[in-house]
Amino acid sequence: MTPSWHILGAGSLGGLWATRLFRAGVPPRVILRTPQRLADYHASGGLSLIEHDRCSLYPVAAELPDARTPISRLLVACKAYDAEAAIAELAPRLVKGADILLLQNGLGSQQAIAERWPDSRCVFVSSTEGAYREGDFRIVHAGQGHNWLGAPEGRTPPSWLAELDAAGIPYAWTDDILGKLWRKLAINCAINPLSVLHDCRNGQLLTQRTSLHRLCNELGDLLRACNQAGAAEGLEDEVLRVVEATANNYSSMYQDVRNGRRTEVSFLLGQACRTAQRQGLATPELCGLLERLQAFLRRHGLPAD
Ligand code: NAD
Ligand code: KPL
Repeated sequence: MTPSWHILGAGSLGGLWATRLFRAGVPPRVILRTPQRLADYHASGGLSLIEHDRCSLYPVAAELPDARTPISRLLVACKAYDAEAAIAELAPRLVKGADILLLQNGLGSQQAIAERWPDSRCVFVSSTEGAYREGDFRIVHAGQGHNWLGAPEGRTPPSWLAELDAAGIPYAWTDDILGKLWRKLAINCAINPLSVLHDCRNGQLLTQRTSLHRLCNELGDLLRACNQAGAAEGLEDEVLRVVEATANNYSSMYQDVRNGRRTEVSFLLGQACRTAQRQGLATPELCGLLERLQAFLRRHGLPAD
């Protein structure tokens, strides 16, 4: 029998989705990168999920990209910069009309994938759930959140959404997934780079109100130029609300930098600046911020893209 879900990438969000589907009786298969990683996975006995300080081990099946089973529904849970190359490795296994769910933050990777595999049906996901890896194949569910799912070209909600209900995965289907992704991108652009450059928790950005104000003005102009006026509405107020609500947290970009990991800057602030340039829109605050961030990343030995 063809398994209903394949999950590409057994990291934080991939593990969170895989374990919840597994325990709801919708057993997925996770796809790991190399034979060594598959051997390590088997040695660990499966995926461990830590929730409310309790750890449970789930023996989710795993395989390599070149396994033979056809893939009809693929959840891509890699970072934005890995997603396209990761799908390319297993693309011959995708059945015509396969659903590809894209969990990536920011914008750009989803469009590249949708263009490259036009016979598949891409569903874009904007997630505010929080998870991190405590060790190999050990995932901590750190923050409750929500998943917006939608197809950019429009589509009726797929019947498999019922499996997310069964698995307790919080979601809603939206006809405006691009608006949701643009809004989140804009919030991330205002908060994350400043938190890296000022080496601070989100709450400390309340001392950078002038920068936040100028960035939100430019981001609002950009969203309107991209026909995303709805995503521009009340942006600065929401950024300030998020800063306050997450005052004690370090942004995801801050954590990537601190852990010496590549950031997704190219799909966030980089994407904003490239889009503004294509639209002929001057965004000196955003471009200046990108330059300072990229110089910072290079100084710390990290990729600037
Ligand atoms: P992660 O680094 O924890 O996991 C990514 C996994 O993909 C890793 O295990 C990596 O080995 C694997 N991978 C990469 N290339 C692969 C390949 N070719 N084949 C198989 N596996 C491959 O990342 P994450 O935190 O789960 O983030 C995934 C996406 O979700 C990102 O775009 C992130 O911004 C977004 N997101 C994450 C969170 C969160 O709380 N972690 C929340 C919202 C959005
Ligand atoms: O999404 C975020 C992140 O850290 O990536 C928040 C906390 C909302 C800040 O942009």
